[in-house]
Parts: sequence; structure tokens; C-alpha cells
Amino acid sequence: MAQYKNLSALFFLLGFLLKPYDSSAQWGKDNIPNVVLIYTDDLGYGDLSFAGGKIPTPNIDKLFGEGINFTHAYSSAATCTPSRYSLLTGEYAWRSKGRGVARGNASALIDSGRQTLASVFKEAGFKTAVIGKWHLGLGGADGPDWNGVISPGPLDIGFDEAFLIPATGDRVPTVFVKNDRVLNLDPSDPITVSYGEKVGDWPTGKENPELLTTMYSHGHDQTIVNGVSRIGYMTGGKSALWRDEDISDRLVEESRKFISNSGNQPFFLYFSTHDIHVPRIAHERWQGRSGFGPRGDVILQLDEAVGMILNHLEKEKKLDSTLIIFTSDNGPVWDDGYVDLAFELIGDHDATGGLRGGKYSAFEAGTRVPFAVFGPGIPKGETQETIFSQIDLLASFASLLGQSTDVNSAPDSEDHHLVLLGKSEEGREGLVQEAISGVLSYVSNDGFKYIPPSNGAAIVPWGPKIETGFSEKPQLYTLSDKREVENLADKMPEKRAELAKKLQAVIDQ
Ligand code: NG6
Ligand code: CA
Repeated sequence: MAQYKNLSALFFLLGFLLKPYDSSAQWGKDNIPNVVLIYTDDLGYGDLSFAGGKIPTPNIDKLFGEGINFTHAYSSAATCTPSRYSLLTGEYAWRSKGRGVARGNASALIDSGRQTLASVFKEAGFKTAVIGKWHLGLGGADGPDWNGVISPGPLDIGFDEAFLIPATGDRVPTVFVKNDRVLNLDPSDPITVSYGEKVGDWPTGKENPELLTTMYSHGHDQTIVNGVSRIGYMTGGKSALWRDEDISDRLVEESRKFISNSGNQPFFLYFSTHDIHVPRIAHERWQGRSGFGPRGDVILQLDEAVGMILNHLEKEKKLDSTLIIFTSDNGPVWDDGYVDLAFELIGDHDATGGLRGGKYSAFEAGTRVPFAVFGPGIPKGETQETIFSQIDLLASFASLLGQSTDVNSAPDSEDHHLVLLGKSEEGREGLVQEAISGVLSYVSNDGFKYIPPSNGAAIVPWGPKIETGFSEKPQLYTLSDKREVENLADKMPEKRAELAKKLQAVIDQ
């Protein structure tokens, strides 16, 4: 941090000598960069080799090493749907019910016409796309019409183009949605999806485990597609089914097309990878390559995908004019429903980077995620220790692009573009972390963290063997106590009360 402070002081001084310091700094019309947001799934800080991970990730490491490495950046929740909801809307997902992990046939969670991160870019003249995992519901009150026009969806909230995994790789239907239709669907073989009773006669993991190439461990015993049983039942749509092994390549290919087709128009690409979520089925060229089992193999594949995007930007002569943000929707998980030996083969690879807990957890590994900013004007090789929340991307980019943030629609998004761009260490006062079961904790910018008492189980009940962080006693930790070992709640009752009050104030806001 000392190095950061010296450098920022130098920049400040140089800036002062050349022109008055402009803390509102917007991007000028002639130097607006493209923005690529690489949003990975279930990736821990320690999964990256620069942070001690044992699986080489040279392309991702470059973004951290030659950009800003945020050590205290947070997703809003320890699972996917609420993190993504908050990221795109600037509103904490827990403000209303029904925004937990969404079923594969959930209806659209974000209202049409609402201001979103994507609409901020669109309003500023950017071409916008989401390519990859969606998991924010599609369609009206009855859910998506898989055999017709699937609307509303991303095209109604600021994206010009969409190429989607509708929910997750482990949820049916296992088909891509291109813009507002299932890709490659044969109308004579319509899709039926159910999250209740079985539909059709396709085998299930429960009835026909002998057909599985990947065995389930908990849940995930319903319709089998491509040798993998999923959450939910489906039938039909044979010509539209994806091959899990090809998902990463397909998402990269679609991203390349979008980048090439954007011409001279600035673009915003929300590149939402499937990796490293379950089922972890890498392309054949990566299978068995990491020495750490399928979880390691998909980390190699993810790094390759990032490298391919960087290469393509370079080939299109856009690398110098593209700001890249790399982060994750929640922390790491090992057994998340399939027998892929993620625990057994982990060896000395610490996916959490020394943090406690993991995906689903109120402990830090649930939401403190890798986060890098790389690109034009970004200081190289800096470390940013100030707390930063993904929920602030909306207001921060709105500010940089001369747009206003709709405070009714995005009440929790704050403008911290100077922190984002490495020009300031004045971050937000505190942030709220959402764990499973809606337990909310508070991280304060003075280095303390408070988890209120709750009566949930201490270990995630359905099988991932992760500590939830839930306790009937209040918990207070310092962030420097990375593994949240020493509970200071009794020793520091005033600090505990102060953070409890701040958390309540955000909830009541
Ligand atoms: C859980 C699934 C898990 C994963 C998660 C969502 C079971 C037993 N577990 O319910 O496998 O799909 O939901 O992950 O079904 S997320 O990263 O999209 O939030
Ligand atoms: Ca996730």
C-alpha cells in the first residue's frame, strides 16, 4: 500500500501542476474506452496463481499484475442470482423477497425499462451485450416461453444483444438463448420444462444412474442431458442442446463476433463465464491437464478464455482502448452437487486465499472476491486495499459517462469511480454481505466486520461442507484477522453496537 500511496501522491502532484485536479473526472467524448466486464462463477481469490493458486492462470494474472489488484472487493451476495441482481440494478437484492438462487424457469427478476448497468452504457451510446450465464429469470409472470419469443429479458433492460445460458449449467433447459429465442430449436420438437413433476420420458439420474458420466452427490438427480443429471426436468429441444465441453469456446466465439461487429462504436460486454460452476466439464483438450481434477481443469479453461478475449481485442486493435474488469459472483465451492473429487484432489491449492468459509457463507470467502481493473489510464501493478462493492459499478460508470443515477431504482449504488480507476482510496463507509438464508453482515471501512446472531446451521446443510458463519452469538472480526478466528464481540461491545446500528440503518434505508 505504501507504494500505492507514493505513486498516487506523485500523480496528484503532476496533475496539480498541469491542470487543476478534477475529482468529478468524466470520460471525455474523444477518449471513451470500451468496457469488458468478465464475471466469473464461483471463483475464489486463491484460485489465481498470482495469489498463490497452484493452477497456472497467466492471462488472468496479467490483468491483476498490470492493472489494479483489489484486495477487498465484494460481490453483494454469496450466491449467484442476488449478486447479479445487485450488480446490474444497483439495488441490494435482499430489499425484496424472491431474489434468491433462481429456478431455471423463473420469470424475469428485473423490471423492463429499469435503469441497469447495461442501460447506463446504452444511454451513453455504447453497443451492449451479455454473453454467458444469466440466472436472473426470463419471461413474464408465467415464466419463459421456450418455444416462442422469450420476453422480457436482457433486451428490455439495456442490452442490445444477448447470448445466454438461461440459468446455470446444472439447471434445465440446457440450451442457449440467442436474443429472445432458443438457439437451434426445431419447432417440431418443442421444449417442456418442469421444476415440479417429471415431464417426458428422458431418463433421470435417480432412475438411471448407470447412464451418468458424472455422478451427482446432492440434488442434481433429475433429467440427464449429455451424461449429466441436472436440477429440473426437461424433454424436447434435442437439436438445441449444448455439449457442456463446448460452452466455454462458444461463449468466447460469440464475444469475438460482438467485439468485431462493434466497429467504431464503443461497446460494453458483460462476459459472464460458465466456469468454474458445476458441472465442471472442461473441453477434452483440458480434461486431466491440471492435476487437480475437473475443478482445476476448468480453471485452466477459464484462463484460456480470458487469454482468447485479450488476443482478440489486440487483433482488432482495441486492447489499448478497452477497460477490463475481472471478478467473480461469489466465493469458491468444492463439492457443489457432483462427484468430481474437487475436495479430494485439492492438494495444497487454497481456493479461498486464506479466507474463512466459501460460497453461501457469511464469512469472508463468501463474498470477498478477486477483482482487477486493467486498461487505458489504469495504474499498473497497484494494489487497492479500500473496500469496494460490485454494486457501485452502476453509479461509478454513470458518473464517468455523464449519466445520472436513478436513486429510486439504484438506491444502493454509490459513485466510487475514483477508487475504481485507482485515483483515490476514499471508498464507501461500509457494505452489506448477503449469505444463504438471507443473513446479512456488515463490513466497515475501518477494518471491522459484524455478523449478527442467527439460528441457522453452522455448516451448509445440504452437502458442500462449508461453514455458513452463522452463530447464535454476535460476531465481530477485524479484516486483518483473515480467517475470522478471534470473535471480538464481547471484548469490543461498542464497536459491535456501532456496526449493528449501521447495518440496521442500511436495511431501513
Ligand atoms: C444450489 C445447487 C448448487 C448450485 C447453486 C447455485 C443443489 C443441491 N445445489 O441450490 O449446485 O447450482 O444452487 O449456484 O441443488 S449459483 O452460483 O448459481 O448461485
Ligand atoms: Ca456463482
